[in-house]
Amino acid sequence: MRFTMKQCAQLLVTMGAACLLQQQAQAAASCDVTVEATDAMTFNTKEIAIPKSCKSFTINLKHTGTMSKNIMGHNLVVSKQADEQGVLQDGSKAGVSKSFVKPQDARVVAATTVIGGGESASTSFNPSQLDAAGSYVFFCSFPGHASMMKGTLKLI
Ligand SMILES: [Cu+2]
Repeated sequence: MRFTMKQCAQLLVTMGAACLLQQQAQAAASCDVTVEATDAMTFNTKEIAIPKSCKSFTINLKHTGTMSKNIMGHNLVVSKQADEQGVLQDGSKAGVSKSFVKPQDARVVAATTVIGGGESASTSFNPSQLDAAGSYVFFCSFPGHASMMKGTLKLI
């Protein structure tokens, strides 16, 4: 196959643009994510991917429902999978005033406050504190919610 001069020039431009786009995508590794929670006791995602290159990673939680935080409140808590049950039990005892997280719970990597419909909350942490060989989960610690509202974290 032979290309004309014009076709060659066009190819170079196209490939150059593709290269640039790829580099931009890599440079802009997203260091935040927005997770939506609903009145139907669900998160809109089952997995959060966390680039190791981020110095700080932020999870924004948005309650897209209308119910109050006492009835259908949600938070988002990150811990090792092995710690989930303990964090939930102690969080339940801590109550809604503590956003269902035991104060200074060392097992908790990050946690938002409990929010109601129409509200938002955020939490940030340094991905380097995650053990690369560990399995981490996120869940809502409002009593009874974690069985439906949970997912996994993945370091990328
Ligand atoms: Cu919840």
